[in-house]
Amino acid sequence: MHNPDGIYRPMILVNNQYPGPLIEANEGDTIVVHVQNEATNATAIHWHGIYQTGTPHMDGTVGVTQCPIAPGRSFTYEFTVTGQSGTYWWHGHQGLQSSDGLHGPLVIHGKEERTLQKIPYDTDRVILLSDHYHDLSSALLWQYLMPDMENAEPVPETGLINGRSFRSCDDYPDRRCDNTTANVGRARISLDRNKNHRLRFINVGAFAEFSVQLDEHEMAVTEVDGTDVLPVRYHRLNLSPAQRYSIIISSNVTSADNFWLRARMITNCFTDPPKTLQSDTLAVVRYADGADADPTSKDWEEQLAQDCKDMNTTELVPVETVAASTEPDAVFYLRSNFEIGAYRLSRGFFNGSSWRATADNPTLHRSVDGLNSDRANYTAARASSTIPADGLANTAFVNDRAFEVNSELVIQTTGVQTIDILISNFDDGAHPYHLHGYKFSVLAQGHGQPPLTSVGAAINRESLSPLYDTLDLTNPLRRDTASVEGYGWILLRVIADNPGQWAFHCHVSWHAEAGLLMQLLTNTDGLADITIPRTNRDLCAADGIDKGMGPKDDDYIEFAK
Ligand SMILES: [Cu+2]
Repeated sequence: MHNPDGIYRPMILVNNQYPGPLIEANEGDTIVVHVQNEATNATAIHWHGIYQTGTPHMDGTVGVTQCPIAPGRSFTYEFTVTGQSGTYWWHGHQGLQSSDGLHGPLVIHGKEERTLQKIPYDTDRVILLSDHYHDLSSALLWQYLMPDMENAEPVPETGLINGRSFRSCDDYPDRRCDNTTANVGRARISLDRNKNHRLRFINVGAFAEFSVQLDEHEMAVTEVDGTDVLPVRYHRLNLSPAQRYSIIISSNVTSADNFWLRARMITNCFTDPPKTLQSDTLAVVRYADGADADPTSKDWEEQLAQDCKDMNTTELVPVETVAASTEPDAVFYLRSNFEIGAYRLSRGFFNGSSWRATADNPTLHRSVDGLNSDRANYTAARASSTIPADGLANTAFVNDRAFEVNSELVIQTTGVQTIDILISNFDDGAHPYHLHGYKFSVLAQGHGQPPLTSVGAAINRESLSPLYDTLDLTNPLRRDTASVEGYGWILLRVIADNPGQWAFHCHVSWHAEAGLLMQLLTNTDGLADITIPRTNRDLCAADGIDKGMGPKDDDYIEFAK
């Protein structure tokens, strides 16, 4: 039991701490993490934003790249971080374990960090923002998937900054509470005066979007999801779940010695918030030689942006220019929505496919094996696919032969392909989509229907010509998590060159668990060179790997009786 805000609840601790430890490495390093699972459920750890070039089996995604690590078992992750730097994080990728505490920051220092970061800085630190629930995610998930609960995601009670907050025990008379222990209370950050400080914000929460600010300090954004960008100054930043922004602030404000750091949940994203919701979380930033008192610093005058969507990133430009081509090899159109599925449960769908993970048969294992022994099912699908690509290129297709397309939607590519993914969101909630193994470019996004030449026609490069003609492809922002707003659309560009099987999913954990996950099986030629280690295969044979799998649709029949 742990009490980050005073209220005790069961949590997953790593090395007996919450949040989990910072992993810090230099570009080119090999990271080795020994995981000993002492919990009651099976688990896996995903390294969010890490390319895993040559080691897709170390991506840590249950049902996709590995079987879960059974209770009492251990597993060693080992991967080399090359061709990337910046701010990342690690988290459980089995069910909603991340929301139960299984997460921490991961920072990679690039070889060129000091030249790609255009504002010199004296200190460097991580600030984790999280939405915090008082109940175990498994109990909340069970309720969320129930009939008639669609669009009513569980709403958090409190925000945490670096794993800390403070609640009055009087607000929760029925809960065990102690807000006097050392781990409870506002986070306090001490900064030397008249210096530049890099703050790396990471939204490690399950659901809430945060607006963050440091009173009376402008924040110069210099990094987005591991991409160094030319500095742009803001008063406030909005972070959707799993997104990261680095900012530089100067500790040269003379009006006070102490300032509020405010992390505010965008409550418009919540359907039915509890009366006990404390949506604003405060931390204290103190100039180190100043008086230690509660801040009286001023909020910015402009109104809080309350839209449930990503902040406008069109003015954020990568330092390293990578132009995007005007002609993708293929365009895929994905419709994401929530439907009442079997047993009237609310489930998330991409093009009618709703993901269900298997504990003992991850798709990557099947692909590596299949490409060696059953190649027909990996190549014939191109001709037979019932969900065709746009026909521009015969190089990317939905593989509905090797995979059960109702629960495993897999787009497959060979060689190096440029793939555009257009997503229409037919749901009123925002979806921060995350692609494993890559950064994508955000080419365009908007509200309503995407601009097409004709309604009802197959959507391809041609029907999207008016849109493509307006795109600025000189150097689009590259990141690994971008949100499509409610009833909106987004156009993403993936240079599909990384051999592996990669999850593409909504990072609202509730939505992913409802099925809003699909996969990209990319550069299959390169997969032939990859051998899945014995240790990874052995996980699949252990007793207890199915402990902690999400509720099955069938479970609700028993419940309804
Ligand atoms: Cu979502």
